[in-house]
Amino acid sequence: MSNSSVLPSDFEWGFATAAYQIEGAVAEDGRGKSIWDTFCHLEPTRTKGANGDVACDHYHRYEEDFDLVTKYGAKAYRFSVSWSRIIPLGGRHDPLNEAGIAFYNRLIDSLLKRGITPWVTLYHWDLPQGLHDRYRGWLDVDESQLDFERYARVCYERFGDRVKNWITLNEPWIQSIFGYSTGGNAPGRSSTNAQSEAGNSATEPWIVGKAQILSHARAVIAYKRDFVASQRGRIGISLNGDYYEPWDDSDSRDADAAERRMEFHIGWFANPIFLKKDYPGCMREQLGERLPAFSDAELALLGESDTDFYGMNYYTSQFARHRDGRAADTDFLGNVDELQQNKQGAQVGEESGLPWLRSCPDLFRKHLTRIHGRYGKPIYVTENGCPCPGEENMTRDEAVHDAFRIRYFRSHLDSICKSIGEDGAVVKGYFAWALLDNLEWSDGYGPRFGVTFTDYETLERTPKQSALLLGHMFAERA
Ligand code: PNW
Repeated sequence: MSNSSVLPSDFEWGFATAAYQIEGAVAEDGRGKSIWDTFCHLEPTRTKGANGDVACDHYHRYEEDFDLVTKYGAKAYRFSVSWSRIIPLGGRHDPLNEAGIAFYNRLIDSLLKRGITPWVTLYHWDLPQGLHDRYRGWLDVDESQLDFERYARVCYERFGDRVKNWITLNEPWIQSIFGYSTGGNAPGRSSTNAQSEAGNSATEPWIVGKAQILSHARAVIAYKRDFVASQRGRIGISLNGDYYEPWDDSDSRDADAAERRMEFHIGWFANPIFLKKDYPGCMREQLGERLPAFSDAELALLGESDTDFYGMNYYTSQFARHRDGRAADTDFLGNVDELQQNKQGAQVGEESGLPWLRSCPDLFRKHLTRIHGRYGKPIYVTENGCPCPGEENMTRDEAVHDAFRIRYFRSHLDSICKSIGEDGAVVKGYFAWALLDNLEWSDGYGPRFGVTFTDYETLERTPKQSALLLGHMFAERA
């Protein structure tokens, strides 16, 4: 069937970024430190020597960057607010930083002046260091949710007259697992990583997950109770999660493994948040007491919070193979092996510029359809993109010819159209990751996800071919 007119007329598309990955200006205008500032300056380095001190210097160059968004034809832009710019120490009794608030007011006004709709993520992994120092941040479930609610309220109060699209948290799975199990992301806690000084990979990620779930719920309740009537916006959360197929499709144990893997990835958060119930049974079964329970009061909180949309960050898919025997205490995958080829040796997809990311558009379609079927909320794809093979080592003039990325976007957009048109999923928006090459967290400035090339010496921006193509693709399908 044709793709034309499958996309709803209110379908929104644009580009995404996150504060620490692009802003720089980390010590300017009263910003407090976040756990990523600390993590990027650890010795020996855990981020390939990279840090966000300057990054893309978006703090000073946002006008230029929004000129690009306009040039690319996008009418929406997703960015995140740095909590510690707004509340340098982070806590609910700590002072606000008016200069930080003024920066985001300038951003928002600059977008609106251009007719671009802001989509604001409140938390993209940059917890104020002050809260980590005060009570170990997300490890304190009771304190962190109250501080997050206050931070969210400040954002609604100060920006909500103009911001109508809110995302509470970005990828709580990555925050929990990479931050507190593998230790690969800030704050770098782990008991399985030789570089980590402290942590407990068997228990901490599950506590941190609970803290984020309840923080999300409180932020949603606060918005619905005190703001939505006058501000008329919507609020959701962005969850990551790959789609999994069984490694051996004739083995029901692998089919179970694939399902279990997705429950550990997505159900962990989506069950409490969208279904308003306990974690998936397979998680309880494997993790036992280490998975903190919800009290009646907490379940009531979940019951009261009504999340408007499912933000989906999707990059890749994999095969899952069951493991025999009991799972290790530090396992977070659901006792499965993850593989990029199946039993017959078929590859899950074409390799991009990063080993973990293969292009799997057909499984993206299955993923969209599955998520819509399960959680029943409109889906906004809040991240999707890739680095091209070899792009890391290309010159600017080579990197701008990003045929692989163009194919990736085209095929993934096709999948969205099929999922809507043939499978009945409700998908209402799409944000390409990312507007410009930026700090790829612990991978430093190597991988380039941008549709704009960033020269990190001169900070000059150059549009890649894919930047203009997205506009054409969406126009064709409008
Ligand atoms: C997302 N993985 O993170 C983040 O939201 C972005 O900030 C990031 O730049 C982007 O994807 C590209 O990586 C992920 O290993 C990081 O599966 C790693 C994984 C998935 C998502």
